[in-house]
Amino acid sequence: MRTQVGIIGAGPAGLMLSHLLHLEGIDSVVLETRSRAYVESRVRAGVLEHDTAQLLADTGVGARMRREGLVHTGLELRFEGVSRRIDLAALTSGRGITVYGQQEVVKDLIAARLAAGGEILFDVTDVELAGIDSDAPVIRFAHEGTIRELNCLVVAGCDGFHGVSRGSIPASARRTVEHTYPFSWLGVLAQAAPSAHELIYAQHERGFALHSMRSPEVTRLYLQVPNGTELSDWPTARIWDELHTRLATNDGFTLKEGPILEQGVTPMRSFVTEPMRYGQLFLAGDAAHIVPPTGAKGLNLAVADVRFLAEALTTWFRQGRGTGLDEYSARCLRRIWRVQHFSSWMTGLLHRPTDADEFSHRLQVAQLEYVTTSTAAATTLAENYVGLPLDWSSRVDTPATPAVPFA
Ligand code: RFL
Ligand code: PHB
Repeated sequence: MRTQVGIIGAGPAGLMLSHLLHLEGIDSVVLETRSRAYVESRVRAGVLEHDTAQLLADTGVGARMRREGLVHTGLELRFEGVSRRIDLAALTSGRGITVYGQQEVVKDLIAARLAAGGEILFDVTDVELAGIDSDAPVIRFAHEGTIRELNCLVVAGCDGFHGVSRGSIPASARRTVEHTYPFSWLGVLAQAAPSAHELIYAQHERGFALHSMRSPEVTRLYLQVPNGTELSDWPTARIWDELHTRLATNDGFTLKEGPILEQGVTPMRSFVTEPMRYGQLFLAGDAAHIVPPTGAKGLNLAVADVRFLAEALTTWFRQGRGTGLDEYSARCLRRIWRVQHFSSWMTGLLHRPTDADEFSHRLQVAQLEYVTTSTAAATTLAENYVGLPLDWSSRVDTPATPAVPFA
């Protein structure tokens, strides 16, 4: 088999890359270890940044998202029994988020690729990379009982945190920076109407809780739990009790309950591998970096990476100029570190630290008071949450002229 770009992984990064390349007339083949049914039903992210949603719409894969996705122009921060709204749209010149499940994005991208004659091989095994430091890389894999080879000019490693791509770069040619948090998230999907119109991020002395949603009939909820938590320790009644307690307000917020459809525990991690290129292998998405989910950024960062990569590959294939590919890693990493900071800051703002004392509690509340009352502080949260523009780091804001000149 032969193609221009061999893509490993049919998550949001790999599928979006294949779609963007197709729109530029560049061929790719996507290899995926899981089945189509599995990737289309894996419950993960739910929040699309303004520009991620816009990209789906602009490239012809946003029709269902525009119909079924929920556009939010604000979010709630809840602490000390009160709820304060951050008006995302007012603080960011009208930008917002779209709540639309990651598996729905994946379904829409798979459908678009297959309708356009794109090749996605599901259920592959034994994926191995060879010759990535040459101009003729090869991906070896097994499919339907046969060992096969995919010859390509470029390999895109979009195979998530547990994939093979990152480990194919010699250890001497990469470095990782990581941080593990002393807590995890217990996530549940419930057949219950959302209890509020917007997302609620709650700081509570018993730990963080999040109220999110997937549709007018389905709620997505998360609880901060200790690392090593087993689902068996959390019978349904305990989950609801804890959610009621942590999301309670002084004016009597009511959380609607319903049958739990799915549940899981996710560890919290910050992780970056640098650089994101080795020879003709380019890493994108979770294969290169992980952020804690408090900022709702992982999928959006994966999409930003492949936008940069698709643009650089287009210039390379069309004009033979490789400067975009040479700059790919540095360009991605500027955004990744901004998002790492935001995700870690949101995590610290809202979670109960394991060594929590009165002082750390008071600092958290002081910070929440500030973020929900100062326009400057709220704008920082809002512009990061809805997503900074793709070129944000190359723009230098002109300082505003003081209304009254200094004497
Ligand atoms: P994925 O989605 O992990 O896809 C990688 C794909 O590669 C396949 N694979 C292989 N294929 C071929 N050969 C191999 N050797 C392979 N090894 C693995 C895998 O089966 C898979 O299909 O990575 P990608 O595309 O980079 O996308 C990243 C996102 O999935 C991830 O960052 C987000 O889910 C993170 N995330 C959130 N991101 C947001 O932007 N907004 C959110 O609201 C949000 N909430 C979340 C989240 C992640 C969560 N969990 C469960 C980790 C909430 C949670 C609870
Ligand atoms: C979700 O709906 O799954 C979700 C929302 C916001 C987050 C993380 C996950 O910060």
